Amino acid sequence: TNPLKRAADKVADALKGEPAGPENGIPGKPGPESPPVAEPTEPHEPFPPKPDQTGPDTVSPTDQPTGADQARMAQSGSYLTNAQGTRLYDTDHSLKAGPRGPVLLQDHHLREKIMHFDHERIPERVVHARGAGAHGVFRSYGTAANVTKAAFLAEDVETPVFVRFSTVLGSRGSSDTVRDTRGFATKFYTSEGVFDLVGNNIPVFFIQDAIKFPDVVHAAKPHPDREIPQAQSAHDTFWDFVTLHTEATHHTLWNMSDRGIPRSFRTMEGFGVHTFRLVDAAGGTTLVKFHWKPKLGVHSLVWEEAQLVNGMDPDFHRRDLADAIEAGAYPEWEFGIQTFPDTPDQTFEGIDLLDPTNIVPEELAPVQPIGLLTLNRNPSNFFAETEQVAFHPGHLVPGIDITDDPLLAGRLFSYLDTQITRLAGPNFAQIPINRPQAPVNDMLRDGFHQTAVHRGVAPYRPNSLDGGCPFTAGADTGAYIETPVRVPEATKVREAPASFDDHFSQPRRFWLSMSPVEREHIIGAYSFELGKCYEPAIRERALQVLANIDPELCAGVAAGLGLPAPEPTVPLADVEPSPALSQVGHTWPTDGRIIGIVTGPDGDLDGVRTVRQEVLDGGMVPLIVAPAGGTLGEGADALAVQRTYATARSVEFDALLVAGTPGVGTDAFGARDAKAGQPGHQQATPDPRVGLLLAEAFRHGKAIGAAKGGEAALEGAGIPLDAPGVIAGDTATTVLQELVQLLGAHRVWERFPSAA
Ligand code: HDE
Repeated sequence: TNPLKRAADKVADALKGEPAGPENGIPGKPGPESPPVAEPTEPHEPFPPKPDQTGPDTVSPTDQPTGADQARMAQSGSYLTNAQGTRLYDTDHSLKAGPRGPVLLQDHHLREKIMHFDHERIPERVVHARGAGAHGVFRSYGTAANVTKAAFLAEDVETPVFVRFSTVLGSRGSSDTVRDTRGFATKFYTSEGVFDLVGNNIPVFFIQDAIKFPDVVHAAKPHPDREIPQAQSAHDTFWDFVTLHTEATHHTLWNMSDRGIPRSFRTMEGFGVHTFRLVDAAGGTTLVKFHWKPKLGVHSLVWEEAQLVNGMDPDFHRRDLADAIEAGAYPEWEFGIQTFPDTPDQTFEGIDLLDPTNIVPEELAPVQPIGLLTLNRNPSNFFAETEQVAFHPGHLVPGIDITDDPLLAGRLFSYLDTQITRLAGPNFAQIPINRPQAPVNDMLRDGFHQTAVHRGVAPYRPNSLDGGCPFTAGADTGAYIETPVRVPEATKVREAPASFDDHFSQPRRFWLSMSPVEREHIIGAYSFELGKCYEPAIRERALQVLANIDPELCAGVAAGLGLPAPEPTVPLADVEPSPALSQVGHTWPTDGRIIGIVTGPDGDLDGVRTVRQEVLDGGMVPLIVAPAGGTLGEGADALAVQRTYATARSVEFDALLVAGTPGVGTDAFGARDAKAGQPGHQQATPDPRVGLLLAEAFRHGKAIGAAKGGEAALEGAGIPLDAPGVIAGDTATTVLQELVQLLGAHRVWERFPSAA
């Protein structure tokens, strides 16, 4: 057939169907009741007054926009169009001079499609490139109302929020469970403008002055020659920097502790790091440190799990957050403050509050709960929301002010500046996710990506042409007024105060606060990371730093490296431990924890059915693991299999329960058994993958149970039935009850060698 005719038929086909128009829900030509278009009018003198200097629309995705707003923010209409709204009949073939002929330059659709694709990527964040976000709500208890006038902290006020969690070092496509600090950045869309709390899951920082930030990041990022390693601190340049800058010792120790490998974003604490200044209605001030306390408790992976997950599921944390929200298990954190009198020296119990390498132990200044954060909605578009969100520690609201922490000062410059490259211009506050939900009338005009159609002729003050608008506010009308704090009389210097020189007493407090198993993990982490350094001088210098924290720590790592342990070069600080720093010894809710139920066609299917329901009723997640996919059992009672021996890996489960004899899927050499999974089929050798699953879970300190013959599988995996945290019982139900008790402590800590 004639190609011209084929093309013409295609056009005719595409144009068939319902006529467009609002009456049938398809935007197109105006419907019959549309108002007549007004005739243009003559310009008139004088100009009409224009008091309404409306800024960009105050619509961010947290508003759940509908109707016209929704249409403006996303795609509308059901026909494929080009960017100008013209309908298309084919998007799979370029326009050519005949089917085998050259492509024609006049093909606007081709050029537009490729042009847009060519520019789909924007620069990733220079740090914190990989992250995941969620929408939520913050409800204030009102308990901070005596120290701050911030409207969103008054009693029972609900404020929409967007939170982005991140790793620091890795690229956008790197893995979630690397050893690193995690970002915990919260945007509060308050009635008085946006407040951003741009915090981390570690309460201290590597450096005391922002001018060193490029240095620490250059040292921590991959080596500039070969660009390796990705998302790791286990390399020479990182350890070179942190051992030469001993102010980094405290943060590095937190990174080497279990805090560096969180189990989930949902089980991380968050910290504002710097000391902030709160201002009450009468102008009184209080110094504070901000805290986020996860309702599920602080919980981490063990290092082998973290490494396995990087291969098994690099999106482990991102998936966990999204799945929990989708399942209605909304993650929650209590917001809290530690308060300190705003004295001229800005210290508390001898701790310099302007030094961001210091914490104030909770035993000295308890964390007072002031509100509850609930994350309850996943983003609908990763790029539009999670990638384009722009946080800034300088986004403050009346009642919250900064202090003179020199690290914070540099951040106040950096976060605005970085958006110019990342979001390509000064108008990023107009991107939906960044829009305040308070009226904006800012006199900022024009620039790349300007999407507001500003009205009025006088974006300057004072003016008479726009009726004097916009007006400035005062203290009684909600203006942000910087606290009039006294600045000490001083001489300009490039120096740090002498109080910033103590780099070891705070790390020593952290070390002394750890339980034996946490210390064992820290020694393992240093031994791993320093073992990856090639330069002997760096390893030796690192040991010297550790000797100045604690001899036991230093000796443990020295043994791991095969080097002698040096003597300390400073007197060991005489500090009290802070029990609040340890993750061990508490019990937590078990909501959302994942129980793997290992079984097979010959397993205890009645028991599995009951226990599965009991897990669900307890607010946890049951996953049935069997030799093959599909279902177990017959008819309406059949049980769906969620994981097979091939797809299950121990890292996914918080506890395992073997119900009956698990089926066998392979022979001793790992080859598939043709009859595997068939009822009644027995094989002498247990499936090695079940053995691996159980052995790993055992090694990682997870609770393990067995009922109705499941004991044999445990024994086959070399797990003693009398080991701590191993439960054998008559029915799956009784075993589950004991497993849940164990889960409250997160892990069976006694199983780690240090507990022996
Ligand atoms: Fe950041 N940091 N930072 N940082 N930071 C950025 O801003 C910077 C620091 C933190 O999810 C960048 O928009 C300097 C401390 C988080 O979008 C950049 C200094 C803390 C995020 C930047 C610090 C943080 C960032 C990169 C030293 C914890 C991710 C992209 C003075 C209190 C926010 C961007 C998100 C991101 C600069 C130190 C937390 C370059 C100069 C301390 C959670 O502006």
